Amino acid sequence: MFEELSHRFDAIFNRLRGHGKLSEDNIAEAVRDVKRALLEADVNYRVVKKFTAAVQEKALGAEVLQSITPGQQFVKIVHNELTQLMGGNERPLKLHANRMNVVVLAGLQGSGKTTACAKLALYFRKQGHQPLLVAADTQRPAAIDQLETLGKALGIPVYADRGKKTLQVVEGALSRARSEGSSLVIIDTAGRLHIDIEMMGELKEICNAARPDEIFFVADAMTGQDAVNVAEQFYHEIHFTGSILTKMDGDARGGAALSILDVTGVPIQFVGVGEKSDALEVFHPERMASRILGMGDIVSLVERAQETFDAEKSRSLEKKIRKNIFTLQDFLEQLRQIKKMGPIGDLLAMIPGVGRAVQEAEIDNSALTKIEAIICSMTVIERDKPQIIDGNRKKRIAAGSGTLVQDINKLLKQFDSMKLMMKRMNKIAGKRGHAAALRSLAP
Ligand SMILES: Nc1nc2c(ncn2[C@@H]2O[C@H](COP(=O)(O)OP(=O)(O)OP(=O)(O)O)[C@@H](O)[C@H]2O)c(=O)[nH]1
Ligand SMILES: [Mg+2]
Repeated sequence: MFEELSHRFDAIFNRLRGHGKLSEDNIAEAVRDVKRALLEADVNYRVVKKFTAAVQEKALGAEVLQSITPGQQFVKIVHNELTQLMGGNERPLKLHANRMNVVVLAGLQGSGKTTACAKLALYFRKQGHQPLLVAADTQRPAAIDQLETLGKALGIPVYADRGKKTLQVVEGALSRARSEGSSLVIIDTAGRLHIDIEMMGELKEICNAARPDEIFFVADAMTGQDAVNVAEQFYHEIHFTGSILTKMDGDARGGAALSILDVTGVPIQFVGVGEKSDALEVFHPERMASRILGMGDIVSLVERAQETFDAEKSRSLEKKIRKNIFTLQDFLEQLRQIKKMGPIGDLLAMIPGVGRAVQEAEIDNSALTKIEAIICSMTVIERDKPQIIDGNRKKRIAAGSGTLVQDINKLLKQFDSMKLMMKRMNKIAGKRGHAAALRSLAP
């Protein structure tokens, strides 16, 4: 997400720090570089102009030039402006706890509306809502199938009524939601390749009938500058209340999508980061600015860890470590917890200071997958007592997991040294507890 932009900013700040003291000249140069970086990230030129003017004005203020750490001051200014550009203060969603809420999704064809409907349903169910998905895209029969498939996979009900007109579908869905006590109705609508009167008319009708609490404009982050015009027109017609940027996992430069915000003044609420239903992130302007500028996003990291972390499992694991009965099966489960948190590179990039350096070292997610495959090819007994794995067993495991015998050897060796370390830790821990032991083992 925004990797290219992130690299560019990194280079700019490094150059600036190299100067030691800042002058009007090197500030002007840095601002010029910032401008170029944003334009290359596809940020709309009007937005760039406004952004760089604000940065320049603040950077030339006495505070920065006289500061002992002018480079850092400059970064701080860019960070503030970038946060503003991304929406400044967050606006909480207008959903209510004690009554039925309605959300409508709108956007061009293929922008990711139907996928986002399922993602939102899953996200809000985790927050305690009872969602109902509504297939109000009556243009294409396949669209209804698509939503039904997604809903089925998640165990979330989908209202569809083939052959009926859009408005009838919406009305039918609302009355079912009321009678079933759904707390959140999510309406999927039909997209078109281009904006046309028919689509806008239909959307307005849906909004009039459903009186949504939130209208989300779904925008594909891969689309270029045209996205800005599209957003303006959608806003003009239906006054959406928030945006969802999809496909931010791709090599989208993302700038066009950011410009949508500046042009409409409506906040980005969510970003889509994959095709799967759980690939949705809440958008936090300040945290995103930090991530882009390589300042890390520790808050999101902790949140993600909490969300995927299974406290029960972790307690039983600690017990096993203490008793020194940690097996390859436990190792596999640990690995899966880590994998659930997403690509390792993404996670590390959220840690302040680690960001760029690690990304460049190219973290190899496939290594985890390989280890997983190897352990999965072992029998239960082998996982419990790896010492029985002899040459023949190794060959069988390698064949089963599509790896080499060397890979098995490597894993077993790693596992051995891990157990050795745990043993040492247990010894030191004694009465002092594991936290103290960990501290004394640290270099
Ligand atoms: N990589 C990635 N793909 C996505 C994301 N969101 C949607 N997609 C993919 O984009 C394609 C279009 O998504 P849909 O949800 O069908 O788009 P839509 O807006 O409903 O399209 P129409 O109903 O035809 O207007 C699908 O192949 C999705 O899997 C995302 O965040 N990341
Ligand atoms: Mg669709």
